[in-house]
Amino acid sequence: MPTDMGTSAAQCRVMVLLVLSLLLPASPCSSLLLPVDCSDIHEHYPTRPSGVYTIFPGGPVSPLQVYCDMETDGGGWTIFQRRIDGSVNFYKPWSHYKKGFGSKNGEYWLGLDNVVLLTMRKRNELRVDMEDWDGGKVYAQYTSFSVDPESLGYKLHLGSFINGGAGDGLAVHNGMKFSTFDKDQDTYDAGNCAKNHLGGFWYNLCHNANPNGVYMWGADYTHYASGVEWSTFKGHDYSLKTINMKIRPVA
Ligand SMILES: [Ca+2]
Repeated sequence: MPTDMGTSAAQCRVMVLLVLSLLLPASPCSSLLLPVDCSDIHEHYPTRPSGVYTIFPGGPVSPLQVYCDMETDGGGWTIFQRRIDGSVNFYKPWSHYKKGFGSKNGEYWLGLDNVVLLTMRKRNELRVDMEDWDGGKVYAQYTSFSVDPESLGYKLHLGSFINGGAGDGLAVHNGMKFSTFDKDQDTYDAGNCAKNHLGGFWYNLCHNANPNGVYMWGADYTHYASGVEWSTFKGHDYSLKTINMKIRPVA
């Protein structure tokens, strides 16, 4: 059984290395053994497919599962927001957006604290891919992306916009703090954007993008601007079929 023996020997070596890296978190090898993000995995294993992987943005004792996009524009993307079928309710309170929710194989929000960790360690770019109900696929990209810690309201910072057909839906959200229905940090003094548009996001007055809104099947005018929207692509009353937000380190 040479194959089985080879596999178990390799697994054993990985185990030993993992234990060593846990004992020696400051070791220069630890960053290779414990990937901080999907780009680390992609760099060392370039043929691995897209899927759920474990990363360690918070250090060796804080494993985090995430879906890695290993295909789009060269791969190596860490997805922190993903809508594909409406299976997860995104109308959640602050504590849930802070820690994350959903299923890594399906729809999820990775958690603002995790996004902060990921963007603190490296300079990242942001790409938002989306699809309408007629098969149209577009994206929006930003040359840099970071989120301040909770003490600063999880304020959003974006670099230059690159248009992949979606238009700049995040322009009005740049520099905004994060808001949920139970924590209003938007710039709409007369109301609560998260309540009005049934999501959690970096609302301004209120949005040109509502990726965490209610999953609806295309054009729907029932509740104004509350779907999974990117208004510079399909307007304020069209809920997208899919959308995901992902980051990747830049040189
Ligand atoms: Ca408000």
